[in-house]
Amino acid sequence: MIAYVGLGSNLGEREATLREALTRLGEVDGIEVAAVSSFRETEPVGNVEQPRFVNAAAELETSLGPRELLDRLLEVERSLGRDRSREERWGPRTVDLDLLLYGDEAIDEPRLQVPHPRLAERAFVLEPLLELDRELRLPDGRALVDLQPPELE
Ligand code: GSY
Repeated sequence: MIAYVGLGSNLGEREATLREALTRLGEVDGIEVAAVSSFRETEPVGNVEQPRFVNAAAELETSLGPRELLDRLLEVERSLGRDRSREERWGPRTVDLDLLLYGDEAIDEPRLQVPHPRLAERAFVLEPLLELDRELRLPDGRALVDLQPPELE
């Protein structure tokens, strides 16, 4: 299965942390990092009183199911020092690994929503995804290239 993950960091050595996250993801049984977008520095969205982010996206080839993949993403976050229980919802973070797309599956569960619910609103997610594949579509058939995040209007 092809899955897409969004990566973000706005604390510490942001790029090095994202590169290490990708290395650790690639070491997980059942995950191959097939492609990585460029890294881009972005203005914080939501709570603007925080440092600038570095964002990217990665295409994964995986034999894991979506929930298992989510667990592995959270483990890599924790291994890099992220403690979700101690941070504000829209606050700074050392590393954020969001499962954005999992094949053409739509999942709406308390712990996992795929496509990521805010994917269409965020240029820092859409732009790296489109860099990886301009043909990407949401499970409902909408082309990502046709989504216009409010930040870009
Ligand atoms: O949703 C991920 C964390 N986050 C980000 C982010 O990754 N990039 C930018 N530019 N702004 C953000 N605001 C939040 S919260």
